[in-house]
Amino acid sequence: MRLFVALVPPEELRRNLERQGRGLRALCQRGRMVPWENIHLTLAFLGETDRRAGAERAMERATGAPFSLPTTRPGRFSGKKGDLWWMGVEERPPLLALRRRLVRALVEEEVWLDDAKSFRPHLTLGRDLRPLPGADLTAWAAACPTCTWRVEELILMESCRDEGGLRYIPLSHRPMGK
Ligand code: 2AM
Repeated sequence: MRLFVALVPPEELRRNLERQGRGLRALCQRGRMVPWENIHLTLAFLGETDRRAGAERAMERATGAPFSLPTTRPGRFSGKKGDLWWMGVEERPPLLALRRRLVRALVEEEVWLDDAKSFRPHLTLGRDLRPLPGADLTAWAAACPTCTWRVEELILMESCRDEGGLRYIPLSHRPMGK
């Protein structure tokens, strides 16, 4: 199974992000937007693995106190088929410490981590986006409101591809605050 550990913002924030993503899509000739149900922050990407139990033990060991996490501004990663646009989050010490604890616990539980890239926490809004000629994405980005949410749990997600597209299935929830 393809697994990752995620933080999932409250539904209202995810719906707002989907709305902002629609504004972005309107400025593009093509692109695949993330539906609000799928919006999340990947804390650790495990890839194809059968180590679900180890991942759950690592999550149990990694949790700390709940904390607030503000969104910042949209940004993008360039790709061959177009750009991946995301909403940034503040790289606050409790978020970075949570990621460090989780990575350490995953290694100790012998769960392979598939994200060798440096940790760039973000909420993906859409992929393969190509702007329309002359579209002002800078103005769109500057107009996006920011918002703060409370991180209260880690979620182990399974990524499944079926005829309905990509679906993320929450397998287990590990509340913060122990
Ligand atoms: P993305 O949103 O930045 O594309 C489920 O596939 C989640 O894991 C997605 O949020 C995706 O990030 C992330 N992901 C997929 N492959 C990854 C990789 N090799 N390293 C880090 N994160 C990855």
